[in-house]
Amino acid sequence: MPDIALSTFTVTPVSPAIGARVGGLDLSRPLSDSEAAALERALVAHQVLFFENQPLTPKAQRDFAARFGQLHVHPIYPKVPEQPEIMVLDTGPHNPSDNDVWHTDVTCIETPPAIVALSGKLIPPIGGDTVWASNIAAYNGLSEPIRRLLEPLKALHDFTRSFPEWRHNGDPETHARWKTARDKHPAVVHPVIRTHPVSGAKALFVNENFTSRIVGLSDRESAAILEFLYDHISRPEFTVRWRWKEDDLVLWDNRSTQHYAVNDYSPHRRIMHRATVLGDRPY
Ligand SMILES: O=C(O)CCC(=O)C(=O)O
Ligand SMILES: [Fe+2]
Repeated sequence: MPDIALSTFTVTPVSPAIGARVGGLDLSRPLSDSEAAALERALVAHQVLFFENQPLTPKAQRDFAARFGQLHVHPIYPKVPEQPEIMVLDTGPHNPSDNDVWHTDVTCIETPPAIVALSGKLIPPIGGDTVWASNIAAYNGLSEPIRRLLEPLKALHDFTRSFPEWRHNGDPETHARWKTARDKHPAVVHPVIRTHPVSGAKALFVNENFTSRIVGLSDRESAAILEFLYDHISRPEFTVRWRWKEDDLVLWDNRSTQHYAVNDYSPHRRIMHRATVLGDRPY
């Protein structure tokens, strides 16, 4: 039977490796089951979906994201007071961004997020783009002998690498919140190559922000391999870059991508709202 939901929105790729623009959907109204399923298929296929003109209240963004699974409440970043599942990234000269590093979100937990929905609330007149990279394209871009070398390896992902104490000890309350979060987040081990639970595609699963070392290698071996992989993952061929407008919403598959928030908009301010859907344990 044809999927009638497919006719209700359009999906237009914006780069060969990753990213597609979605048109014809109003995300402020509840999605039908078939629309949600079709969107999830488009997301797995394109890894990042760009929606334009989607002015969502925090509750509407929460409800939209919750169609895809259980939401994560971030232990450190500020949230919308009445909607704790919506994290607020309010950056500028008053609060410099710490997302100008390649990363996959929250890989320091056993079940890192599967899907993230980010909404642009206040966008600088120029700058503040976000770049995503496909970890599947990056894996496919490796030679067969290197894939075989990486296949059995596992890596440590460490909360304190992304959230170092020095950045979170400015006042007693911030420091106490950091200590509680650190105690709840011992380092976790994930495979260096993961298999996407829906598509079965293989993807690199290390990132500069959380991955501290490859297990079982010497310090120098681990550092050299990670440095090569971080450099490889960010090659322009594997990436897509988005110039935000207010009320754009970007949905990304956090199981197969990483991203980098370009920090080039000083002295302007930039505000984003994020909803984060938990995923499965990587294998
Ligand atoms: O602000 C951005 O463009 C991305 C920030 C980020 O890393 C995130 O929301 O996970
Ligand atoms: Fe992020």
